[in-house]
Amino acid sequence: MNPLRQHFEDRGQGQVFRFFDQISSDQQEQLIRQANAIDLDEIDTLVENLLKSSATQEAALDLQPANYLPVPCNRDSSESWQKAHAIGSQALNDGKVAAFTVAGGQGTRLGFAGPKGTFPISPVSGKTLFQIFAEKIAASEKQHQCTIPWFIMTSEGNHQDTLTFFEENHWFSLSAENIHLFPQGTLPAVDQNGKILLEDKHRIALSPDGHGGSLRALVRSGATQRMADQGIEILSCFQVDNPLVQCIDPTFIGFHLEKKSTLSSKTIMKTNAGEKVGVFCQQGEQTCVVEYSDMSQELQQQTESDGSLSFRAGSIAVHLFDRQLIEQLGGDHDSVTLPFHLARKKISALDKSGQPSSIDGIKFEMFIFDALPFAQSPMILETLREEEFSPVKNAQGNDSPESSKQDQLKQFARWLAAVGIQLPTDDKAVPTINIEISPSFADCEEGFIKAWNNLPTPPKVKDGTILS
Ligand code: UD2
Repeated sequence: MNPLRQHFEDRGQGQVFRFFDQISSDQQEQLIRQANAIDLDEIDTLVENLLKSSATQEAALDLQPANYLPVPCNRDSSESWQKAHAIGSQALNDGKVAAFTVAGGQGTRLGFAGPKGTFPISPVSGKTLFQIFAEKIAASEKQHQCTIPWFIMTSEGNHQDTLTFFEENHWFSLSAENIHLFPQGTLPAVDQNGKILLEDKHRIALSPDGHGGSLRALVRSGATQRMADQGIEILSCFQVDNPLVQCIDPTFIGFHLEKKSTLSSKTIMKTNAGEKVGVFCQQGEQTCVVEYSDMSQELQQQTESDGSLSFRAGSIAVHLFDRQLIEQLGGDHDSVTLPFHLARKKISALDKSGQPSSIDGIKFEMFIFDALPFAQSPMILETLREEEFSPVKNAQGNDSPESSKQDQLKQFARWLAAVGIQLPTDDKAVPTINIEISPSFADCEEGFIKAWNNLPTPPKVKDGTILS
């Protein structure tokens, strides 16, 4: 027997080659290539630790709410915020910051077939998420007179489509050599007994290793080396699903540097106990995020004497990573790696007789926020939901294209109100006309006021107006 096959057989994973004699020699080669890339030790450890062990989730023990830096009511005139802004602006001007989008997810809940970044989301012109980010990055480059390289993590399933999308759109006027796309790693999906599943007779069922896989993908793809060569020290990370995100925030960068943090995060206050966001917590000396699904009802609902939620600091998945922390956690050091989480999902895979089926299986994923316990002086900065968070996750209802467009419109309306223009609104304060302000015109209220006041003849704002 071929030694690789024997190896899988010896490790109790011989079913991977169950149909080997029924497939063509090309397909046999494909299967061998895939099997060769699988680290059976890693799979064994994951199955033993996560699937077979019935130990209680440690993360649920001894949790306290994490401290965060609250937004002061006088934010714009606050000395410490102004100082942080100046420090961050300098770091940008010195070319020390790059942007990073995790875009490897499968977007199942949204029900959109393409990569999520190609989803049209701006209210009038239907700009895609990727275009909005590209324009925000370009605006930051202009403001700070610097180059901001942009790293984008895709996955095997969407890498080519994402690349083609950027090529067809001419990299949205950014310089192509400053945008780096790379796919994240994969891990085999297993059944309830830890047996690796086959998607086809010649293909193992692989799934992305979670956004936490980005740390090793950044190292393995050579991105961190490229950053080092270019003098980049900080990576500004954000998810692909949030058009309101501030891709690059000088104040956040300034606080990160000032507090000598190696990993900083933004938080918003949860609207209700059940809101589906991870929560910043303190576990002993360590800061961590506990995912909503892992937090007990009791802790979620715990309140302070003033009635506010105790565990209220929600994560919007916006982080600043020092390059060195990524190198440390994404490198091949067994002693410092992110933990894996187990996700029980329906997996399209072959049953024992080789028939396509939907199997109750298990995927293994890493979460990027699990880097927090490894960070030095982790800093958590509060931000305002209406300014920075309105993700597109579901087809309808909360966090949907409709809610996100409404939140963009409300933001544009607030900026216009700041220059004395009131848009008509409905009883939920949502503008009843569609307008749009491009990041190239302004990417924040202050910038908007300046840009508006610089217009020789400000336009009449009406349904369909685009300021760009
Ligand atoms: C995430 C956070 C949650 C909260 C919320 C805010 C996790 C586990 N939960 O919830 O705590 O902060 O976001 O919006 O992160 N992705 C990859 N590769 C993967 C899987 C995901 O790149 O293998 C990307 C995906 O493209 C997206 C982001 O990670 O940009 C978030 O993924 P998600 O939609 O699965 O996370 P969600 O909404 O459950």
